[in-house]
Amino acid sequence: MINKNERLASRLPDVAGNGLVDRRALLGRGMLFASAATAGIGSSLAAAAEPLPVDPWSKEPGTVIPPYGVPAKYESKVVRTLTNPNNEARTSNARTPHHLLDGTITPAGLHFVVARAGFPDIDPSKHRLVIHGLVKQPLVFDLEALSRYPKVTRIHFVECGGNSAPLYNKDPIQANVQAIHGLLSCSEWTGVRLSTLLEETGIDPKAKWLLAEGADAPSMNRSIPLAKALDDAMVALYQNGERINPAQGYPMRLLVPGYEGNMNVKWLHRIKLIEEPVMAINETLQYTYRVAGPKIWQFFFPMEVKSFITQPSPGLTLKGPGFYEISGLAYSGNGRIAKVMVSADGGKSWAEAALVEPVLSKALTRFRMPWRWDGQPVVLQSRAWDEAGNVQPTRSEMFAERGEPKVNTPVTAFPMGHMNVITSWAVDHNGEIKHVYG
Ligand SMILES: Nc1nc2c(c(=O)[nH]1)N[C@H]1C(S)=C(S)[C@@H](COP(=O)(O)O)O[C@H]1N2
Ligand SMILES: [Mo]
Repeated sequence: MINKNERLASRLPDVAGNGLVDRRALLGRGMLFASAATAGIGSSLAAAAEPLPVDPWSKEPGTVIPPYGVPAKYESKVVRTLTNPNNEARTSNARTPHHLLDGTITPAGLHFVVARAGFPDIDPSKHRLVIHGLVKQPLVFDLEALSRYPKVTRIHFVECGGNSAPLYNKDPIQANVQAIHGLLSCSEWTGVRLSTLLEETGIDPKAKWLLAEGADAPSMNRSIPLAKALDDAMVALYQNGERINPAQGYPMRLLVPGYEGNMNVKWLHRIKLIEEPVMAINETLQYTYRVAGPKIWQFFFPMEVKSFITQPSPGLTLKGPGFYEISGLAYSGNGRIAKVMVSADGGKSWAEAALVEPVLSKALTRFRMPWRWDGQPVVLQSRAWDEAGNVQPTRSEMFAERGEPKVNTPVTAFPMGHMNVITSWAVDHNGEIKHVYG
């Protein structure tokens, strides 16, 4: 016996076998939504005993509005996970629950965090940003002074260079999208372009790099090419419309769009223009990557093109055959996403997903693909292309370049960063989803 969801889905044209539905069939909408009235995904009104009861919350006044709103109490599971199993004080590393979110902007409270020593409690009235070194006029800025410069507002992702490192494991680690890809988030950032501030200080022609340093106890620092600073770097003061969250760098952070997470120095308090990189720990011990043979990559900055499916994904069991939307995130540190292809048969056939507008440079792009699941085991995958012509690699393509992974757990993020292979989710007969290698 087929249910009404299957009846609906069977009227939708397949594009690629295995149930991927031509999105143009949905663009007209008639096909899915006209029929939804009689045989859609919702339940039939006639069959319900009491279709619209008057519930207790409709009979009494609601809660007084709090000064600062938080999500509904029923959403208490939508939280970051701390990757340090001992949850040690002053050490934090938290991942975004992408499988429980939709859209492209990460709420500030769910933005991933990598902080070497927790977040400092900075008094914004005392905090200063100093710009010195190979400049004509060293300057110091407080928050008030910075706020008077012309500001820009841009939507950008930040991704840790070690995000997705579990995919280096020889065997697929059974973990969800949050554990595998959760060191990635996207915000609307507002602040002052670094080039505006460097116009004020002037630049000595000998300057080729800058050292950016944070005010946290480890004084996290990193060398950044001056060219990037003059291109699209920003001293960010606001995140999603409000002052930057303490964990993201309150009251100011450096934003180097598309570059490795660690270069986006938080709690920014010093920028020094220099001739050569300083060889900080973050560019020697860490963020230097092993590739095949004797080669390493050092000073390799942009995060490459990547995509993964957030729904369905491990932990989100499918409730029987029928219509579903496959949805996920795609992004590139080299510009806009050009195309995302989705497969529901482990890569044998592919169909092009719809990209949700606006598709912005160095920002998360949401993709969507209608799908009819016939109840058989399938493997779901996504693959992204960026406008610079880069394509997300398969596992074999990546390991041909970087050498085969030799280890199982524990996987350390470093020096095995910049992992961007295709992610595969296997759906079994019961609709349960596992991480597999496609
Ligand atoms: N001052 C300072 N800046 C820092 C860090 C830090 O520990 N201290 N961590 C870096 C790393 S490794 C990453 S991936 C990003 C993470 O940014 P987020 O915590 O806002 O997501 O911040 C970077 N900036
Ligand atoms: Mo990072």
